[in-house]
Amino acid sequence: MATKDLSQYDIEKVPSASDMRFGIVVAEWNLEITSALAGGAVNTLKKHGATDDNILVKYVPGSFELPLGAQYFAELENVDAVILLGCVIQGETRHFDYICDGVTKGTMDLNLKYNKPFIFGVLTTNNQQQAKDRAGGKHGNKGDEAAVTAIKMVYLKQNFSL
Ligand code: DLZ
Repeated sequence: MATKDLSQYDIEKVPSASDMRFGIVVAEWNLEITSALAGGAVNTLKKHGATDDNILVKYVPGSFELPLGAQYFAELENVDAVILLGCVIQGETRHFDYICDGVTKGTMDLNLKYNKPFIFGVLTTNNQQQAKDRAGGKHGNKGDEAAVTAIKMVYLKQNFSL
């Protein structure tokens, strides 16, 4: 099966983000990859109208800490959505599974606890090359995809409130 290009989307279907405020939490593990994800997310938010003042970026040590970092955003900052960016690469032990389980469940729990979008922008790959391919490489950038998802979900909620 062909891998989706994570940076390809229908630009017409993305609402303006000019009145939206975003938090981005970035894991420091595999920083070369995660900083590329963050660059993609910030650029995409700005492309759709978000201002620098309304994009807040914070770092946590690893992907396991992403949900708590995102919760700090929910409790301490006025944001409409939080994007969680990390990269977990399979090693020789089961650590990969525990980190992936923790960050996945943690992210879903935040969505439902705070009733706002917490976007799962974590690469879970078998090796470094697969991660590079999805952080601005041949399969696009998961940060772009995460940003578009965040905008669409904030817009969805705003429309329910009308
Ligand atoms: C410990 C660890 C390992 C082995 N691998 C990764 C990884 O590939 N990606 C990642 O984001 N973090 C990794 N970590 C760190 C954990 O996420 C976490 O920071 C530590 O277990 C401390 O809680």
